[in-house]
Amino acid sequence: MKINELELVAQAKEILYGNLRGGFTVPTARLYPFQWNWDSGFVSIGFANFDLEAAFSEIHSLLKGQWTNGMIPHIIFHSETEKDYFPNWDFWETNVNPGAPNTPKTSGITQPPVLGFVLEQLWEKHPDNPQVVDFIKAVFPKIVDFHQFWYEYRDPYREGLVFIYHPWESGRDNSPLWDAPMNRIDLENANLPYYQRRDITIADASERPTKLQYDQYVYLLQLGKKHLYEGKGIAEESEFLIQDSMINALLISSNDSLIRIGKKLNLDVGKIEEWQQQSKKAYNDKLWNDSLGTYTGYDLRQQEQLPYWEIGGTSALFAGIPSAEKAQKIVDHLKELNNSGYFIMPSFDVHHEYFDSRRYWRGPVWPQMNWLIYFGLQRYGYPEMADIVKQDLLELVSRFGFHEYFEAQKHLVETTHGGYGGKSFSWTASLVLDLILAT
Ligand code: 9WN
Repeated sequence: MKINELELVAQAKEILYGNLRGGFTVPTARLYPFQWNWDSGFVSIGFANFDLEAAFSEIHSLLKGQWTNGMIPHIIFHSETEKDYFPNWDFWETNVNPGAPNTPKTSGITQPPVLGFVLEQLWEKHPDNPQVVDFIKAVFPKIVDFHQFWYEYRDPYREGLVFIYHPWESGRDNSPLWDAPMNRIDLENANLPYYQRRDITIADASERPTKLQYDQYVYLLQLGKKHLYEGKGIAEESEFLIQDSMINALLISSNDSLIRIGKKLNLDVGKIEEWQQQSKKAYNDKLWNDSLGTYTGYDLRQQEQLPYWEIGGTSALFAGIPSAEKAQKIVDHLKELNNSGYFIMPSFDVHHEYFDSRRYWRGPVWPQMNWLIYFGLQRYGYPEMADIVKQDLLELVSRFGFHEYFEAQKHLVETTHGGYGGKSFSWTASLVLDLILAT
């Protein structure tokens, strides 16, 4: 397919500027009317190609929500009057924790730690710009504090692998990976508060998580609140307690970036190197599944791996974690999908009965994942496969627009629509633009 890259870049810039709200971007208007953590990291990378001030202020705005324990929350509610999203700041009630800022209000959980490698991307794009160095010096310690938070509050056995206790923290909210642990929650005795979803009044309900899943999300939110969103009790009580393949891979990748940056700037990186040594080894020892041929999550409650092929494991390539042999197994899977009628990369195992190519994280293609996989494949010496990952995303966006996520089955895009969820989406715009201008 002939893709007009210049036209895509122009549209992407327009979307990013359209989603700016005074120093930060919303992921998309109405559906997500606040600032999201890992979205902003990816947006900053896109902006860095053409508007450095916007790239800096995206991160500065995000860090305004950082807690004194180091956590950077998954949502920063820069407006207290905007009502289009559930759960809003007043439902989170993060003032239960004295270290949460009063302004801006935030959520009480976090999201994938992308900021370390975001800083490095910004520097690589502008190696001789002193403004970038000043920016990095200012935010570096805050990102180290964020990693300290992970290792201090989310690694109770000091293994070098951190846990999440809410699927929203994974960024892959309703992945079938989470079904078994989520279904262990006893909702009948949970005494859930009344709540009203907003997402399904804005997006198509068949493309969003189910009511059962939202009840489970609310249950875990309440559990976090009960433990002031950081207490030891979370690890003791939560049914959902997962060492996620992607969270840990991105933490490792960001650790590596912080170490490289810190060394160049003569900053102390001893602590980060210690974390890193333990983390890389533990990741390979505990999260690799040889029969699946990929990395997967580990359920701390059941003391077992989650036995599915799922997109999170591919982010290990980006982080440089696998041996060449393990990487080859992951790439074989991508090749097979490419040869059998799928856009790369479906978010869940297409051969499994839980695969649903329309519903959110249960099958569709996600732009930020393609960006991660693209660089992972380049790193391991698979430029042709990397190019397919890039071209598939560019094709989907040219045909259907800058959606939040996309149909994974090629034959279906001819009959149904190919783009799902929110439109004019920030990370789609940002990363399409980056893939065109920076690769
Ligand atoms: C909950 C903003 C976010 C992304 C997540 C994606 C979705 C939120 C939601 O949207 O999650 O955080 O309300 O569904 O799953 O990865 O950061 O784009």
